[in-house]
Amino acid sequence: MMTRYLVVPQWQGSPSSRAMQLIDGAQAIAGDLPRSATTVLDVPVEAGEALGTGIHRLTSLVRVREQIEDALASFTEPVLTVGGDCGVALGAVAHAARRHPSLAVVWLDAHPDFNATDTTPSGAFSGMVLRAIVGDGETALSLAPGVVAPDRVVIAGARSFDEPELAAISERGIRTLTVESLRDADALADAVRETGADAVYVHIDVDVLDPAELAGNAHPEPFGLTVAELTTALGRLRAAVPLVGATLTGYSPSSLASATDDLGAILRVVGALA
Ligand SMILES: [Mn+2]
Repeated sequence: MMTRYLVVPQWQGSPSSRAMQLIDGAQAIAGDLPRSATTVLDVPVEAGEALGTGIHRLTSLVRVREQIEDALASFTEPVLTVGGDCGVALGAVAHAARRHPSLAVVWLDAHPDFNATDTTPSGAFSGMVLRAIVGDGETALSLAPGVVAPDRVVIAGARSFDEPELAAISERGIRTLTVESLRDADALADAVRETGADAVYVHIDVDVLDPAELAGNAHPEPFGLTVAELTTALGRLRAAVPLVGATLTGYSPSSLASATDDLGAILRVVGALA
């Protein structure tokens, strides 16, 4: 049960020319969460330096990860971390995995975010974060190998893979569920049960939804989930395995008016987690 919200307006992990709109998106969501249960992090304003690592804006990303882990350390209850870009999941998953060593991670995203520093087309960390979570490649941001083993990861709803991502995912035998298979409401819960995990962390990039469901999405990919399909699958999952943490990321409204239009959909997704 999510009873706490941590809002992280990080944009430095995004490849998008609309990256700064992630700040607007985080603020729009924060405005609709219960104020007494919500903490908004003051993320660095500067872009940061790659320091030759192949990860753009690395220094700011390292700093925000520390801020996230410090903030989460003070909570004992499950927290919904709201982005910002997908990179905010790194510190939040690290925190959840420390408390629940047999954690499964569900990655609901139109993209698997499984590039490495030598395969990334953009240098943006948001396209590498799941790879860093499984501890692959020794980057300054990777978790230690085994903290989240690949056989406890479920990639769900992804429909835009780079070739090297596909190869790396299949080499590691990571479970993947297509949008079509997620329409069976029990498919997600079944896939997580098969991992043998006793707790689950759920990461949601709003681009897992069909673009018709939500306008504020910098990376629209057609043929996504409806809000109803997503919330139904989450309900079945929560009934099967305890949900111990979550992220909601990628919300990027182009204007205040579109943010108002989208908030109903956003709040239904938050409600399915909280
Ligand atoms: Mn995505």
